[in-house]
Amino acid sequence: MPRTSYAIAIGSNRPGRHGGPRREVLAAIAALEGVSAVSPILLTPPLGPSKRRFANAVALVESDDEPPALLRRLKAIERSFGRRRGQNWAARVIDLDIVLWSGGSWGEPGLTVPHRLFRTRGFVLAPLLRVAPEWRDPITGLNIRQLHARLTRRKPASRGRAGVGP
Ligand code: A4P
Ligand code: MG
Repeated sequence: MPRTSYAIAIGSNRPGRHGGPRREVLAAIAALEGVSAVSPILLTPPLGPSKRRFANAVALVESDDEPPALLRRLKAIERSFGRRRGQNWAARVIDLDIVLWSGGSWGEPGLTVPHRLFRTRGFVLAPLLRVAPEWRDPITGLNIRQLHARLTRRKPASRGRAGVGP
């Protein structure tokens, strides 16, 4: 199978054995194989019940794996980073999500690519914009620049409307 590219979203809002969230993100990037580009690490306010700020980044990865095999590798890295007992469901040492795959879309129970929520998440789109602004979402046909502009321009009153501008 030809080599394909992936965009992987990385998030942390708990210290782990590598240090604070920023260091956990750096360590996760080092644990990924085939990394071809890395965004800056951004500090983002938490979405959801967790009170702690997240460190977020996106890495582009070249791989021969199909999405299920890559997800297994990501889960193995997450396990190796460990999770503290008693922590809130939304607080984690490391979270690795497959955002996009150059092969297009993939759907099976437990794995949806593109990630089902990435279009509405600034903490994914902002770092993704830094490494892959022209990557086109196979579902909406919009590239990352357009998805990011759509999200950041959206006003509360216009929520739910189909699009903004041409
Ligand atoms: N799954 C399905 N599709 C995918 C995919 N494309 N990539 C399944 C990865 N996994 C995928 O994920 C749950 C299951 O989703 C996986 O086992 C896989 O089979 P998980 O990572 O085990 O659990 P989770 O992290 O609680 O779920 P999820 O959906 O990743 O959590 P959220 O909703 O993404 O919440 N705020 C900021 N600022 N930054 C963050 O990074 N992250 C979260 C995590 C909340 N708030 C945040 C951030
Ligand atoms: Mg996840």
